[in-house]
Amino acid sequence: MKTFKYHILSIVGALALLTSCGNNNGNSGSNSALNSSAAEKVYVAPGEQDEFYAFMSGGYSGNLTVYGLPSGRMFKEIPVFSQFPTSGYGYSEETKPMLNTSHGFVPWDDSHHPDISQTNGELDGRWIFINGNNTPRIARISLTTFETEEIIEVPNSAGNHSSSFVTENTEYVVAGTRFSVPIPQKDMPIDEYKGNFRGSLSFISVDPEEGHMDIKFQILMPGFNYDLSHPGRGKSHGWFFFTTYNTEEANSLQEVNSSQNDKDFIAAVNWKKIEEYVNNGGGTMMPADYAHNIYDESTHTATTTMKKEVLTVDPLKIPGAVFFLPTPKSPHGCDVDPSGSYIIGNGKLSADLTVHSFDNMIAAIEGKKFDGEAYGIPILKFEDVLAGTVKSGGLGPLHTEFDGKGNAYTTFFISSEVVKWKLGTWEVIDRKPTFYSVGHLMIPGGNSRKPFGKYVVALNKITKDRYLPTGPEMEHSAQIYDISGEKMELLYDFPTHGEPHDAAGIPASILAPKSKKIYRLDENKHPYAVLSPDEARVERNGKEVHIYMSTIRSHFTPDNIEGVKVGDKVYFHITNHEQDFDVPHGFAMIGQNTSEILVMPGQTKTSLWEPKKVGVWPFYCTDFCSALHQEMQGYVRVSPANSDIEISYSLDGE
Ligand code: K7E
Ligand code: CUA
Repeated sequence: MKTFKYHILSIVGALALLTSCGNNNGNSGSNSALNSSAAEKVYVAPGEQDEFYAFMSGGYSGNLTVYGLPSGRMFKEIPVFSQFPTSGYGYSEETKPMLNTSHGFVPWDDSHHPDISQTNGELDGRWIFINGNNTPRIARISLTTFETEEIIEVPNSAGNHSSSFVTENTEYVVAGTRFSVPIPQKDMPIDEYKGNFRGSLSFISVDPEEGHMDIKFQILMPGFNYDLSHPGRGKSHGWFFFTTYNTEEANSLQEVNSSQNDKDFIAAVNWKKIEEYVNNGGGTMMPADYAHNIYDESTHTATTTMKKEVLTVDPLKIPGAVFFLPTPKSPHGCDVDPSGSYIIGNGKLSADLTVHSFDNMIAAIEGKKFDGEAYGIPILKFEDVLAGTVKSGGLGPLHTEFDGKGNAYTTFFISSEVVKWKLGTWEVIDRKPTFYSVGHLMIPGGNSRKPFGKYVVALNKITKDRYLPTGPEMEHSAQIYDISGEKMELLYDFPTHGEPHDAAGIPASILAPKSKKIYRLDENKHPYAVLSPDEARVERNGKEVHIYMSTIRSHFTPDNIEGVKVGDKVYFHITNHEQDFDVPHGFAMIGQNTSEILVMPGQTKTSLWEPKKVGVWPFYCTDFCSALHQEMQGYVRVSPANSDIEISYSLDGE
């Protein structure tokens, strides 16, 4: 009876909510009005595998989560900007340097926009990049190991939001500032913002072999908010487009004061031209302070380099490098279609979408038809660059993706829907409600020349009644639609962790064959590795104790250690001797002020323990690795600080 009542209540609740959203749009809006074939379309039978990988940003989790499509099954959470006790990332001695910044150790961030590396405008599946929004950083994650390999801090930036999108051959990963700030930073009155703060757009070069990042140049722009960006491609390769808002340069109550202008701008940046200028010695080196952290796969260790200068560029010194395209109503998303012909500005306070034409833009620039300037940067005439307007009928457009078949799909936050429309004719073809308040959406390869237009995933901000309640907070919710036909078909909902602002998808056939299965022990160059169990040992060096330990199913070598004293720093350097796919061992020590670590086959990781109490303290393996996993344990005897007990240990029961 109780269950029955509960269902009635939740249905009534759902209906009430739908009505109040006013987003039925002719659809029944019923949760259960799905085609029976929908289940078959998302059903991936036990033992079968998904067709696509979907990488969803974690938002305020600071990480990246990996899902399968169409099943919506979560495969992994990849730690990026946040410490992650599940693997020991940011806790192990080897990975702590990944989170170093000019502000010190910053073990958290807010990640928004993952983007997969490209070659010739198509996904190549080598790396995925993502931005840290709060303490400006860009990370590069390997798509063979699914581990974060590199993080570079972005100086002269704040709220690193119009990031981290790649150019057609991954020449650059681009990062734009949301908040303009004094550059260089200094102590000054906030109400002197206007005309004094600047916005930086950073072009970070990516080494074509190793993927290593380096800030090639920063363009110092007027003090607007640079919200989102996307690269040109095809004919517009060499350009990058950024939406701006707050061209009013208001410094308080922005909710009102930065919505005064009817139009803000899309900034069109000819980065090829600036690159040439910089390669010829242009630009000004400016003192800066930022961290560059690289993880080396052969030593299994990250190192931090503090950088001391950055090359800045004044756009006024390079005629033809930057133009402003007037775009209505505080645009948010800035998306470029697969052909590179159209730049779509989603005016978030508008019902209509503004589509600019790249060809029109070039013609207007060549004809020098300007409509004034802002801080010396030429403004093109709205009518001259406009390709068309999509009269969507929705409200609050945020982001647009493309299916590669001539259609675009735009999310509407306020009216909670995805609207499908046609490039070139600008007519609306279909609309489907989302549950609820959708932000980004994702079609695998949607930001490339070659999208895989089979599914679109809507990433919803508000979950409400879609799942069983879990207290005041619900996980966010993704919805997958089949877009293979003329009309979109909602197939399935699944919860997502953190706030997945944006996502990037790729066919499994590109990634799965390259996925790494083990680290080879004979390639392990970690300075504290034990490559054979005979090398296992314990050494005291003043107040430091280094334990060179190996693991194999199901024991630690050494397993019992004596001679450790209160006040010591005890480093467990653990090498996992397994050479089998999917056999990690874990390590945890009682009272340790950190997390466990999980060591992959062939890898070495270090866990620090600072014993505070005399006693005999156990450690154990945290990953159920064999039938005798519970036997995988050992003890450390801790004596008083002034004791004279020498270090001793037992190797394989000796
Ligand atoms: Cu629209 Cu940060 Cu891309 Cu969220 S952002 S939705
Ligand atoms: Cu090793 Cu459990």
